Amino acid sequence: MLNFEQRLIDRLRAAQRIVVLTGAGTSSESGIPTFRDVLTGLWENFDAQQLATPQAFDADPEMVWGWYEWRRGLVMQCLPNSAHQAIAAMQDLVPDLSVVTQNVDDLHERAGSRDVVHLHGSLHEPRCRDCAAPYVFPAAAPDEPGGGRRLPPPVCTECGGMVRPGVVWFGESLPVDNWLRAQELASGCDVLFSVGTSSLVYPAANLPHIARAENACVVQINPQATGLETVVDYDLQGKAGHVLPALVQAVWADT
Ligand code: BV8
Ligand code: ZN
Repeated sequence: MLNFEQRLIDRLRAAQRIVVLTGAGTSSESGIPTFRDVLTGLWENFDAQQLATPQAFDADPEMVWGWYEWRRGLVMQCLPNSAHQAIAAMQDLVPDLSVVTQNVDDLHERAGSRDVVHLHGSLHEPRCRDCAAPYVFPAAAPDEPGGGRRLPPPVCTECGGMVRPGVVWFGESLPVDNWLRAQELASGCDVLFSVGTSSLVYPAANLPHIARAENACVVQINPQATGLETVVDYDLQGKAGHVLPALVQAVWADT
């Protein structure tokens, strides 16, 4: 049974505006590997940061498209976990709660979270590299995700160009509106949760600092240390799928 400091419980009960910033660790209990996990299959000898770049796609589109289709197939086979569900439940318990995610899966939406702000795009929104027209996937899910393989990217139905994953790669700018909104939310909230992220990738990793600078209460949920400990008011060491449901229960169950 997890115990939480009464000060934290009181702070959360009084909170009007809460922001939940999530990273890959939030989806790991759904069976989706994080960037820190060893990549399986074709890509075990590559670092995700090497693959998640425009240069990698230009150099070997089939390898990169295959990697994203493997990940998309995996996401389609997985279910939201109790962390996603607790975050969705919180949205109906708090006057104003926003989810800002670095993840490119749709597990927050499938758990029922509304108005999720995606900082790094989505596996489900590919677009043409040349004319930016959205590409609509054929109905069938991609091949069995086991191990993944090289796949030729689809051809744009508008201009015949090459379709690319709808994610933000390293070295690419974040969607301007989403990033502006995320900064606005972080600077105007009473509490910011940083859940399941190594807090290593910028500018997303600035959000807890932005919240802190406006005297918000910053809460980290992560089984490991991340270096954010110097900024947070509460460091809840544990798995998101375990800590978040217990926290929702402790704070809002009997209110
Ligand atoms: C940009 C989509 C500039 C693709 C991703 C300073 C300022 C600005 C930029 C930079 C800067 N310094 C360096 C940069 C460049 C770079 C960067 O930050 N590099 C890092 C490596 C230093 N940033 C960029 O390139 C960004 N672009 O700034 O553009 C610019 C400006 C103007 C004009 C042109 C350009 C773009 C970055 C976005 C990259 N795309 N994802 C894809 O998914 O394939 S990043 C990807 O990795 C994630 O989205 C996430 O953001 C990041 C890190 O992953 P995490 O989510 O944190 O997951 P990770 O695996 O690292 O950690 C998992 C954590 O979960 C761990 O802590 C673990 O302990 C924990 N955990 C595990 N299990 C659980 C758990 N926690 C809870 N419960 C569990 N059960
Ligand atoms: Zn096109």
